Amino acid sequence: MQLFCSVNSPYARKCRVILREHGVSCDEVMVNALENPPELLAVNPLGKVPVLVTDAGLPLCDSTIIAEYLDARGSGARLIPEGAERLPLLALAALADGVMDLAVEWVLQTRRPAEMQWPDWIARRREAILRTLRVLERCGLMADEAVTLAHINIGCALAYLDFRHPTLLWRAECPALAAFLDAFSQRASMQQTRPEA
Ligand SMILES: N[C@@H](CCC(=O)N[C@@H](CS)C(=O)NCC(=O)O)C(=O)O
Repeated sequence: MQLFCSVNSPYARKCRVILREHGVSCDEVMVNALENPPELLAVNPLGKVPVLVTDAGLPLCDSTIIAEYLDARGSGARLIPEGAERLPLLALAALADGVMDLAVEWVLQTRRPAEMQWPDWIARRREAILRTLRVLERCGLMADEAVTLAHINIGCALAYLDFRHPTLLWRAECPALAAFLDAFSQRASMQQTRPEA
């Protein structure tokens, strides 16, 4: 099994955290997706990370599909429950994925030449992130309860905001989320997958 990933992608981090939480061994192949490496394009025509190539050779090109696959294979407690809890959990996890989408789009915008950046577009992303964090703030997520995909996604999304968008100052508005992230970041799976400046 191979995971094509990059150190600073929050989506790849989700998968790398899940591998560690579940104790699944996997070859992590670091690539820069923006350079279109042929080995990545050979398994994912979208040219994005993460991609998990199963032992049977099937490429899985989306972090949530990868999470489903690893959760079914892993030896640890299930991260995605069955039954009535499943849909609300996936809905929460999807909100955190959406925060990642907005935060990554914001980064890409700031990498354009100054005269090609669109301040209103950045502001819209910034507002949507804060609006979503206010919703997540009320979810009562605790770092010392059983870990689920929602905990992992929210932890990776918040850590990415701290890493890429320190000017967002989300912590003052969302103290419960800040406390969650500080405690959740102590897990070995998070420590071993920290982004690099
Ligand atoms: N929905 C996808 C998003 C993957 C994604 O956007 N990955 C970014 C890295 S953070 C990427 O590879 N971007 C390269 C590009 O846009 O060309 C997932 O959850 O895996």
